[in-house]
Amino acid sequence: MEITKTLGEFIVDHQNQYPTATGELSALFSSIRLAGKIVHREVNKAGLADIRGAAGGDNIQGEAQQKLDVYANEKFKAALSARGVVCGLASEEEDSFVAFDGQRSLQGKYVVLIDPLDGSSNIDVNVSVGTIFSIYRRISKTGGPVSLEDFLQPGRAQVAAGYIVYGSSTMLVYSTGDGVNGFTYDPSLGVFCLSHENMRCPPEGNIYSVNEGNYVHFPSGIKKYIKFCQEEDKPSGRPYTSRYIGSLVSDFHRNLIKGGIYLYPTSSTYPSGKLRLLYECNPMAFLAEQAGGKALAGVNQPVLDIVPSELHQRSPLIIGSSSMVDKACEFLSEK
Ligand code: AHM
Ligand code: MG
Repeated sequence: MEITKTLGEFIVDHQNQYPTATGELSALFSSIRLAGKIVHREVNKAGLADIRGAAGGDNIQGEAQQKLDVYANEKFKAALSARGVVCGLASEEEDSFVAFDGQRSLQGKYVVLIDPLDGSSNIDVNVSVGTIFSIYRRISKTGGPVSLEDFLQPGRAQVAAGYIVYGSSTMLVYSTGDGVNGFTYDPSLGVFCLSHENMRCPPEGNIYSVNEGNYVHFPSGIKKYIKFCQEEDKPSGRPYTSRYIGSLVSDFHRNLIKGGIYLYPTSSTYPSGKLRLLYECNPMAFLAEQAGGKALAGVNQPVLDIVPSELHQRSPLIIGSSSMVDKACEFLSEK
C-alpha cells in the first residue's frame, strides 16, 4: 500500500478544519502516539526481555498486575502529563485518579481515562493486547485541581476515544466524533500511517464473540441468543462463527472490520458484567456508534447514556454490528 498520510499530518489537517482549535487536542494525541510507540517496542520484545509475567501486585480490582501493565501505565502517564494539556488521568492500574498539578497542567482542558494494557494476561503467550483511551473536556474550572466529577461523565460526552492494538501489526484507531480512522504503525519509519479511512462496521456479520465457558452463569436471554447464533439457517448465514481472543481490543477490532458481535454480559460470577465502564466499555461504544454499530449494556440501555458513579464501575457490554446487537437485545427482552 502506498503511504499517503501519516497520523501527524492527519491530525493537523483535521485541526485546520476547526478555525477555533487551539492545538491542545492535537498535542494530547501526540502524547498517546508517543507512548503507544514505546509500548509497541516493549510488547514486541516481551519474549526476550525480562518483562513478561506478574509484577507481584494487584490492581484495585484484585487482579494480578503484569509487569507490562505497570510499564504501560507509567509510559502513558508520563507522556500525558508532559505537555500540559491534560489535567488528570484515571487508569485501570491506579486506585484513584491522578491529578497533574504542574502549573501548565492545571490549565489543561482535558482528562484522559485509560486501560494502558488491556488483555494483558495474553502477553505471556504472544497473543494481541491493546491500549484503550477515552478523552473528556473537564467540568471543573481550568487553573484549579481536577476533581472526581471530571471523570464521572457519561460516555456521550467523550470528545474523543480510541485504541491501539498491538497485533500482527500495531494499529491506532480513533474518533473525535466525526467517523473512525485507523493508522498502521510502520516500525521502519517510526510512524503511524493512515491505512483504514472512515471505518464502517457492517450492519450484519457472522461472528459472535463471547466467553462460552461462562455459559451456565449467563442470563437466559443470553443463553438463548447463543443458541440462536449456533442454529443452522443458511439464508441468514447461521450458524455464525465463534471467535474469542479474550482481548477486548482485538475481538472488537476484528468484528468492527468483518462484522460481528461481542458480548460480556452479566453473569452470576459478575453480576454487573466484568468490563469497566469508563475506560473499556465507553471508548469502544463511542467508536462502535461512530462506525455505524451499536453498544448496549442491556435492553434499551445504550452504554454511552449511563451516568457513572464510580471510577472503576463495571458494565455489561453487547457491542458490534447494529442488527446483531438488536437481535441479541430481542432475546434479552423476552420474558
Ligand atoms: P483486563 O483489563 O484485566 O485485561 O480484562 C479485560 C479483558 C478483556 O480484554 C477481555 O475481553 C476480557 O477481559 C476477557 O475476560 P474473560 O477471560 O473472563 O473472558
Ligand atoms: Mg482491561
